[in-house]
Amino acid sequence: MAPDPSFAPTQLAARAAYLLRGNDLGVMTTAAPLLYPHMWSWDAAFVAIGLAPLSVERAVVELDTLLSAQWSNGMIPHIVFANGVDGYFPGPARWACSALAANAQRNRHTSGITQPPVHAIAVQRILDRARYRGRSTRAVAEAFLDRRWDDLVRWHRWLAEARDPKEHGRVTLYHGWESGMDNSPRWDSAYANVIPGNVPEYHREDNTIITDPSQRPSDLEYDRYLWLVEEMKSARYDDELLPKVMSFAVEDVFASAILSVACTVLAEIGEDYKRPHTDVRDLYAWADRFRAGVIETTDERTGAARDYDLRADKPIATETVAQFAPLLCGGLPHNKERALLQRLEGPRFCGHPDLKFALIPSTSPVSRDFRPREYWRGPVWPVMTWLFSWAFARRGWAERSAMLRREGLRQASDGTFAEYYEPFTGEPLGSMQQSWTAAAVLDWLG
Ligand code: 9WN
Repeated sequence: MAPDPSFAPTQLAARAAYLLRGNDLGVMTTAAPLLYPHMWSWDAAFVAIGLAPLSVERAVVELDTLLSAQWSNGMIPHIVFANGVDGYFPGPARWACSALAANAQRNRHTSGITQPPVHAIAVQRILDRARYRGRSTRAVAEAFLDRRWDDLVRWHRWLAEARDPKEHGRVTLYHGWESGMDNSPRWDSAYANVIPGNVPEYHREDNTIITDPSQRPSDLEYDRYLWLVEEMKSARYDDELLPKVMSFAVEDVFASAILSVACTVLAEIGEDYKRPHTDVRDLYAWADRFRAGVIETTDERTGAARDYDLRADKPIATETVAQFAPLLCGGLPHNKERALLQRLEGPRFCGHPDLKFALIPSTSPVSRDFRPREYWRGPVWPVMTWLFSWAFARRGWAERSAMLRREGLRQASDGTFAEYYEPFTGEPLGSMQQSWTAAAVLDWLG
């Protein structure tokens, strides 16, 4: 048998750059060429991180495109549809935001839900990269900050107010897609209470592209995803009505930890670039609130964080990557943090003896929910590796961060830039040429 191809770092970086160029539609990069032919919110932030070492100017354009589709209430929608491009379901007609949502932009087609707020991290990476460039590139990055500062603060304010009205310090989601971890076992029990009513007929596009059903969510799951869209439409995507009509409502600890750290990052940028003191103060206050909200859910012994099902009124205990949320935002007492790191590095996750690479599977291989090929139920997602590697560097854990980077690059050296990988064999799965996988590699090698 021929050995697996393995690209050296310079070749790999060149291929990643070529991939992003290929997925570039001009002012937006598709999340993937066939499966996801539009712009996704958190993908766009990671893409901007990968573009920054190639061109700060192009990275800024990516975030500008995303922010120009921001709703008037502050929400960044999870998809910005490329004009005149079909091939993804549910598309603009199914969401019907332009017709129904008072807050949606009139001149852009978007979805009506949101995704995790990683964007401030991208802004910070862009500013950092620009610092090492010439004066004109620095000016481009700073002009972006001038132009978009208010939008970024409005985005965080919307999450803190509309999605945490009772100030629990946790972001409420009304659709599993809002977590970015669509079919994670985290949401199984909450979805069990979603009883699809009259779902208008539909035709899935994803499984005509990924034809192996073991890699994608099932039809039953899709019925529920689409039923939730119908519920949202019945509320005209109104922030005040969603809590009343949605049969799915969960507090997501992972999105909350991301919001906490993103607020801190944005506040630090605000201080460095002399933004209004009141904004910086609000950002730090939200960072504290969401950190405390995450920490409040953690298990006494293991330090693992738990999501909360607002409909069933009970915590959700599953063994997924999301339980490590406190490692992103900090705030655990020392002994609990040590226990959580041991869990991460032990046989339940990265230290499982059968793993091909010492990386974090989306669901623990020892959990009964684990399925090694199925989307967020087991595979390793390179973008998660990047996020933890970035967060660990920020937390001062240089060795841990370098280890994830090293293993992440070993995994990526097959050159497929897969959406996710089978944890035991390293088989690339889902979409190939996924933009955020290439972006992670470019940031690591940049
Ligand atoms: C639904 C684009 C997106 C990612 C998500 C990932 C997947 C979409 C889908 O693809 O979700 O939003 O159709 O499966 O789960 O995290 O942003 O890459």
